[in-house]
Amino acid sequence: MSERVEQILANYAGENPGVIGNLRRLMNTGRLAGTGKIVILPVDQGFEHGPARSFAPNPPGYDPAYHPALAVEAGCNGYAAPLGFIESIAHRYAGELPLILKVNNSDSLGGPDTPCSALTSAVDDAVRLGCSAIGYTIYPGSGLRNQMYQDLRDLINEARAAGLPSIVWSYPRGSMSKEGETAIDVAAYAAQIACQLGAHVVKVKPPTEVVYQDAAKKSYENIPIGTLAERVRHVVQAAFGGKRIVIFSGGAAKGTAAVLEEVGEIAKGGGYGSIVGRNAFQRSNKDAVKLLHDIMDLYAAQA
Ligand code: FBP
Repeated sequence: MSERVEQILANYAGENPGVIGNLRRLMNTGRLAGTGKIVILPVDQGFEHGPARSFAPNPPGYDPAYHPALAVEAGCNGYAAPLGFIESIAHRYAGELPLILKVNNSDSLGGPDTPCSALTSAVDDAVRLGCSAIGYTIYPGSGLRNQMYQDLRDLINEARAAGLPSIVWSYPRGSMSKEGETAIDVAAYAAQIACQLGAHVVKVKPPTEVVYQDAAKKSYENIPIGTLAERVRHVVQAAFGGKRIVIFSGGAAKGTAAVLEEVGEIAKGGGYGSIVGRNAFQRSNKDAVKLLHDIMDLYAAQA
């Protein structure tokens, strides 16, 4: 038993043993097992961005078998993907690697103002495939956000009844500029909304120093947001004073030094971990494993 993991799980004391057990499994798997820090490999970009944009930089990634093997080799805590990818590998990995079924997805072929993902799989699928959690994306800022929030309410209830925790990707977009999507006030707000909706784990993008909403500017006058570590600390605070697990996404592929610098700041700011897709699977297998290990070492150093 890890004291740190049990300390984190105490924040979920109202949950049923199935949900708690799956959160425990997620935190007790891989190279970071027992530290309370997590690194997840997400591969839904084939759906979200298209196959060539996602897999052409490292063509073995077209094969669904490639990604969970990478996750295991690198010692990730879990692997998240849409139904098709999970269905093709679950028989081999259920019980060995925590699988997270992304139950909604959106493509890059639609209009910009009212983004809304389609429900692409169900809690029943997650149970059938031996998954440890469901994943769901909300777009705070979309004209259709209330529909997404209501669908999520029902899914969280259904997943909970099956003993599965819910991991929420909270990505502001729709009625705001690109700059607004990652602004610190918007990122903290997005984390808070996901927690209030009942998310067990929240995922947001690393925030910038921009304060986007005029109404929030005064409140930020005395909140330190000058460094990424400070901004991460604020987002973690927005997630129930750190009582919910908040992880940060990797973003588009960039140089190794830039990835590690960003992760170093996230770790320093008290982030619980990272969910790194393109920066992992778009590198060669050897480089991806090395980068993921280096990322994990940065978190382990702060655990
Ligand atoms: P990346 O590390 O590749 O950014 O993956 C994290 C992720 O949340 C994916 O699950 C998702 O497909 C992607 O980011 C969305 O990125 P974007 O907001 O750029 O469409």
